[in-house]
Amino acid sequence: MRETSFVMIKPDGVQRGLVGEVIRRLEAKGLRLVALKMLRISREMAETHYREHQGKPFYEGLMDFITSGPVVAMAWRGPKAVSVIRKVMGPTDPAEAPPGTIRGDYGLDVGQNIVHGSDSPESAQRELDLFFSTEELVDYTRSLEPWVAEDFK
Ligand code: DAT
Ligand code: MG
Repeated sequence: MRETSFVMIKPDGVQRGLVGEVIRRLEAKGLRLVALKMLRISREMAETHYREHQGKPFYEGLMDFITSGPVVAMAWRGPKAVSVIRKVMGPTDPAEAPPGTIRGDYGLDVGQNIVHGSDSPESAQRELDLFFSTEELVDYTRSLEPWVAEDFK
């Protein structure tokens, strides 16, 4: 079933020059980029985005890190987009992430794992609403999509 997921290139991804590489991998996978913007997120926005981690030992460090520099926020659409993107990213800890995944190929520290991707369609909706207005999501069709899978439309 077609889904839209929220993806964010974190401050480390931006500082390390991996913006193009992350976009390249998602684009080449066949997903459709429907929104993109660069921003520096506020503490308030960081708290809302990562509210399920409040109180955990790494929470304050996560707040400091995610607000430390610009991020690139995106919406990607496609069949099973949420789980497909999690597979392209790899597991949370880059040291455990297999080669061939973004985190497995470019990361080593769990606190600096380059990219965020929603973990369920429900989180995706909540995160997309936090970062984008409805008008900022631009839908269109890539030329081969009508011939691939019915559920991409
Ligand atoms: P994911 O980003 O794979 O969804 P998560 O939601 O469990 O992972 O955690 C959110 C972020 O918090 C994660 O990308 C990096 C940071 N984090 C998670 N566990 C951590 C830990 N044990 N130490 C330091 N940072 C951690
Ligand atoms: Mg998460």
